[in-house]
Amino acid sequence: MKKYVFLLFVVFPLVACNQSAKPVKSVEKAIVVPAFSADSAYEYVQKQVDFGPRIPNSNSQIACANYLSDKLKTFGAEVIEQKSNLMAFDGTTLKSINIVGSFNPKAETRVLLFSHWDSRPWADNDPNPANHKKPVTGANDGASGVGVLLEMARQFQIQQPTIGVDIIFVDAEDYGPNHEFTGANAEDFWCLGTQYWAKNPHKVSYTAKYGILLDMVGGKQATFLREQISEQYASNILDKVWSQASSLGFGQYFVNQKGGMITDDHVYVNKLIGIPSIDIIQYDNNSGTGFASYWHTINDTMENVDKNTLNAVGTTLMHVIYNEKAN
Ligand code: AHN
Ligand code: ZN
Repeated sequence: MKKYVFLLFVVFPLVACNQSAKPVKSVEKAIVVPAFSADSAYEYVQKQVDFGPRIPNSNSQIACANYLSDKLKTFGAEVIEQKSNLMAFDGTTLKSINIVGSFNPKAETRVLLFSHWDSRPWADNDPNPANHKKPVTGANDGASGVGVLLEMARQFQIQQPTIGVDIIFVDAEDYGPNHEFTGANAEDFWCLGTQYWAKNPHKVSYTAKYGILLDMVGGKQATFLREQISEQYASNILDKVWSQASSLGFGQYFVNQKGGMITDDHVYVNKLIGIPSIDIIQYDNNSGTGFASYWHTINDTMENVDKNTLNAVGTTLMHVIYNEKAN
């Protein structure tokens, strides 16, 4: 009886309202953005580092690829492992594995989040030349961005965003030549996995509203500046992300100033597949390389990964994604 009365009250006014042809004000639901856990992201960074250097053609590469695919599947993504043989600057054939995790795969409005998951085979920026042939651990350079994205993926399963999201862990980014290389088009030997994906996307005629690349997003007191290729192709996305960060109180990380021009995975996503994309990358105008002192050295280890930075990036991107509406 009680149920019946309730139905009368609720259903009848709705019907009456629709038939009256008056404009009905839709009440916008307040968006609740799930809390990003930096502890969890940090664990995902640690886990990758524990596999050892994630160098193409190594056993660690295979083990870590399996881990990343399994994680994305556990979090409810549709996962595609995109394998290819790519030629490196030194003639080596790299067995590259891009890992694509699609959330809400049927949604038409999509955002692409990506990060390279390989680590550099040579610490050729190390102050000690004896270390130049040793591999980079890549806690920040590689694992940090993937850690943030895995934590976001975990949240996507708990509370699905309105839009579709594709997370791509791209391989073979960091197998590029250093200054000793004398061949042509040196720049294009970086970001090999992304170049392959951009020419052969995981789905025919794939596109997204925009893309966000995370690269070296775990350093202590990192500063993220407005990278110039991002500015050229996607300045509105820089505005969106940097202003979101600032309103969350992360303005000391996301500095609204001109940064360097960096050859990174987003360049090829902009140029080859036409998805306007930005790069969130630690950059310092006053450092010699533009990057942190331990960049491409044997000291790119967990000691340099800071949960506060992971939190600033992860929380900002959670707000960006959950505030995005379907077109
Ligand atoms: C170059 O060094 C040409 N680009 C920087 C891209 C990179 C390397 N990101 C991480 N490691
Ligand atoms: Zn690197």
